Parts: sequence; structure tokens; C-alpha cells
Amino acid sequence: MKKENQEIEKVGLESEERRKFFGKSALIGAGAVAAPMTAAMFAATAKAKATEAAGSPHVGPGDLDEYYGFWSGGHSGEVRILGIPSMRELMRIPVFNTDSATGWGLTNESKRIKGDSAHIHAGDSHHPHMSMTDGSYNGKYVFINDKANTRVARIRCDVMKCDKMLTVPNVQAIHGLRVQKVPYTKYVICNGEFEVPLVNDGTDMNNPKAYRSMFNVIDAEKWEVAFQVIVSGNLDNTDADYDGKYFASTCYNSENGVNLGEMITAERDHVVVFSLARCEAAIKAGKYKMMNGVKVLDGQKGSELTRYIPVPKSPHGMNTSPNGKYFAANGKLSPTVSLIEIAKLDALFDNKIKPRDTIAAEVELGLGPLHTAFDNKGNAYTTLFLDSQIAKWNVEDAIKAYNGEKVNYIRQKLDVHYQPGHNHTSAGETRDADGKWLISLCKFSKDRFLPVGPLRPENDQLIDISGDEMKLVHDGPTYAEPHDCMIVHRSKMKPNKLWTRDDAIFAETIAMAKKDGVNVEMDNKVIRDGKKVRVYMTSVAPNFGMNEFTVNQGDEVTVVVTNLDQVEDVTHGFCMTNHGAQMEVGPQATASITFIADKPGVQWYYCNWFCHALHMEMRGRMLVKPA
Ligand code: RUQ
Ligand code: CUA
Repeated sequence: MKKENQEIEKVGLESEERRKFFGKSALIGAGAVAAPMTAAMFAATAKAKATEAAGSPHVGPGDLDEYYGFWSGGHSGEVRILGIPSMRELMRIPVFNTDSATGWGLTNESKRIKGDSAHIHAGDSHHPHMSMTDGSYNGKYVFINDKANTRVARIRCDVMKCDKMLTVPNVQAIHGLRVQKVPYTKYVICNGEFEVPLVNDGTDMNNPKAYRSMFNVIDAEKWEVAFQVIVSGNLDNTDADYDGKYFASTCYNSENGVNLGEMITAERDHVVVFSLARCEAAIKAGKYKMMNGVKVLDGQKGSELTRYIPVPKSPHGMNTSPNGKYFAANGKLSPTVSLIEIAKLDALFDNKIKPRDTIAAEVELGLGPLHTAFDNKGNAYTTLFLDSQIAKWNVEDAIKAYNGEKVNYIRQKLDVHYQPGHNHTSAGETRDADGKWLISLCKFSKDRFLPVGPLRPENDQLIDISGDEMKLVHDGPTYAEPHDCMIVHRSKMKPNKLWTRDDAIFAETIAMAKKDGVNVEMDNKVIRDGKKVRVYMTSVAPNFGMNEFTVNQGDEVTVVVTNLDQVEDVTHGFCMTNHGAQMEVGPQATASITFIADKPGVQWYYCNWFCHALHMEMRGRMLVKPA
């Protein structure tokens, strides 16, 4: 009851802030391009509470969603934010892709963040996961892998921009990624999926038995590889426990096969469990070797750092139950999910029991189990790829049945459309699992939407799980290819409304300006440095601080724009026509872009983010004098 009151108070606050926000926009006169305020909009906010309680996906115009959903964009390389339950797409965060709206991959700031992979414009993002404190989302970072180019990236949730990227050495294809949940996310953990020669110098193609995969432990704050662990077999998905002690990963290629036939020969593959304390102790004791600047531990079979638990053939998803009791390894080629009892892992590491003694149950569910999500009532939800279904099952009943009792643990099977991969419950990967919503990320949509040519969208379906029965309530077409999502209650999130002038993302640009004797908040100046020209200008709707500048043909021109507007939602842009140079400049941000002025003549530059009634007039000229 008390909690509910707080919630209502919160909604009240939000609507108060929104009132101010719209009021402020209205003040900027011609610049008031933001949606006009209507009485209905504010009345609607009060209604939001009722909408949540009813478990309806309908969120009326002007109403706010209860949850943020962070979606990976698959081989589009980005991360997307959706509101849940409306499934409205709220924002895209370019990460491994290049984005012409924001200039991600084009601006100097984004190139610095991308670092050694700034020249790579493609990626394959699978698994977005948020940083945690004591097993709850803390709203600070979202981490994401790039399978295609062996990278991991960090998104800062205060500005919803990628601020760190890292190419992981010694491995190939970062797949499964999760975070340490307890006591806090000190480490991001991720798997090198493809086995490669340990020294991959081009001399060894014919000895695949010697190829290895590594488990990677990344320091979430310093953003460097803390250490790597060589394993036997490959690695697919991973998750952490709720005690801060163990990480577990699935392996589907214990055979070290290099073709399909070889990869699926063994009847059993395994889950490998890593002891964090033992790994850290080994690092302290110097029991590592350095490879390409990273401390590498040996965790292959027989090592004290790891334990290998045999499970049926080719497991895929790895999911920890929110009560902290089980690691669930999803069978894929086996119709089962293997439940590993986390409380037994201490004994396993002390060699008091055998690996298979940790198996609490091998739960038969249906064909092609890939991933499992959980509610707060002891139920699990497993995607069955081949059956195109989600199986809802009760965990404790399944264990009883596995031990020979006559209980029906399957609660329901729901058809989904079609072939689901991941699924996710609201806050279900944290201690705060609340059993309200389930998303099924279906790989095929087939007949569910108007046909749009040979390439079809995927289908992310929203399922109400608040009652005894799962109810499909919404079909959501998505572009290639969200693998995974995570659902965060909005109370955990506090994104900024404006940039702060001391933001680290553009600090280097400001430092460059200082060296040039330029105060970017005041000055509109051209600095010539041989063939390099730096143009500093401000922007205030609807004007750039500089209407014209002159350079010589062949000059390398860097334009630095500082948006002095302090009004929420008034983003400017800078685009130099015919030069492939364009970028977003958010309110109170500084951004820069560099291009070669290779054609003589007059070139207009313009603001490409609609900011004002006189937005079209917000432009200026660059004169390029012939060489
Ligand atoms: S893993 S379903 Cu990256 Cu399952 Cu895609
Ligand atoms: Cu400034 Cu459009």
C-alpha cells in the first residue's frame, strides 16, 4: 500500500516536471516546435497508474510506459530503447554501426570512443545487460557485445550514448555477455565463442584440436580486460550467480569440431563454472601468462579455477533464477533444460561431489529450448524454437517430477509467432523479478504483418504473465535482428535532460579548443594550423555563431559546434553539404567532425535537426578557394 502511494507520488512528480518542460518550450516562441500541451495529456498521466494495474499493453497518447526495454539490434549493430508495455520505440543508440542522424562513427568524439576499431562500420550486437548493485539494476550502464568484431561496448545511461568500446584480444567472436550481480558490477563477463589457435599468427590451420576459446572478465569502470581464462571446448552464453562467487557458461562444441557434423557428435557437452575468488587469487599469485597485454589463466579441464558439468548435447542459453538457486542451461538439441544447483558448487569445487551431482533436474519441455526467463512466483518460461512455443513451468514441481514424484510441472504452452530465440520477463534477470510481462523475441514473422518484400521483420511479442495464464497481447515488428532485451522499471532510470558542460565524451575536444585559445562557449573563430583548419562555432536556435568561413582546397577542416541552448529537446545539427559530414549537437553539448575540403566553390552548411520555426534558415557558407 505504501509502495503504491510512493508510485502515485512519483507519477505526480513526473507530470509536474513535464508541465515545466512544455511550459519552457512554449517560452521560446517561434522555437516551440515541441508537441503542444493539451489538458488531456496531463489528465492522461494520472490514468497511467490504472493502466499499469490492469496489465493492459495500451498506453494512451501522452502517457508514459512503466518500463524501459533495452533491445539489441543484432547485425544492425545498435541498441534500441522501447517503452513497455506500449512497445513504442523511444530511441536508438548507435554503437557498432554508423549513424547518419547522430554522426556516430563520423564525429571525432565517436571515433575516439571506438578507438582501434574506428575504421569498422559494422557489428552484430546480441546481449544488452545493465549494471547492478546487490542484484538489482542500478541505471548506470548498459553493456553490449559485438560478435562480428570481437568487441564489447558500454552505454552510459545518463545520456544514453556509448562511451567506451574495447576489442578483446586473444579470442574471436564475443557472444554471451552478462554482468557480475553481487555485490555490484565490478566485472562484465563475456565469452569468446569461436576457438582459434592460441597464438593466431597464420601458421596453424591444420590442428583444430589445439584451438581454444577464452572466458573474458572486463573491468566495468576502467574498461579494460581484467583477465581471461582459457577453457576446454568453446563458449556460448553465460550468466552470474547472486552471491558474487560463480559465473557459468554453456559450451556446444566440446568436440573442437570445425564443421557441423563434428560439432554435434558428442552426446554431451558441458557447462563450465568459474570461481571468481579462485581466479582472482591465481592472478594475485602470478599464475598467469601475458598474452597481448592481458593476464591469461588456464582454466582447462583439470584446473582448480573451473569445473565442467556435463549436460545434454549442444546447450545454448544460460539463465540464473532470480531466487539465486539455479543456473538453467537450455538444451537446444535436447528437449530439456538442465538445472544446476548453485548451493552445491562449493562442494563441487572442494571435490566433495561429482559434477553431475549438482544437477537438480533435467526438465523435459519440448523441442529446441533456447532461453529461459523467470517470474516472482517460482515459474520459468522457456522458448521452444522448433515448437514455436513458450513453455511455462514450475521450477520446484519440475524438480519433484525429475525425482520420480507424479506432479505436472508444465503450467501452459503458448504458441508464439514464430521460432522464438530469447525471451525476457520484467526485471526477471534481477532480484526484482515482478512477473508482469514477458517478451518473446521471435526470429520469423511470416504472416503476422503486411508483406514488405522478401526480407521480413522479426516479431517481438508481448505476453501478459500477471495472471495464471500467459496472454499474448501485442505483436511488435522489429528490424534485423534483436536477439535479446532486458526490462528495467522506470524508477531505476534517471537520464539527463541536458548535457553537462564538463562531460567526458567531449572533454578532449574542449581541451583542443583551449590549446587553440578558444572558449567554445563564447568564441566563433577559425584557427589555421598549416593545412589543418579548425572552425569553432556556437549554435543558438535559429543561428550558428558563424555565417561564413574560408578555407583552401585540400585543407583538412574540423568543425566544432557548441549548442548553447539550454532548452530540453532542442538539439541542433551540423551538416556540410556534399561532404558526408553531419552530426547531432545536443543541448549544452559540443561535437566535432573533420572532412577534407576537396572541391572549390561555395558550400552551404546547415542545421539538420529540426530546432525552430526558422530551422531552414539556420545555415551558412564555406568558401573553398581553389588550390
Ligand atoms: S543468443 S537467440 Cu546471442 Cu540465443 Cu541469439
Ligand atoms: Cu538548429 Cu535546426
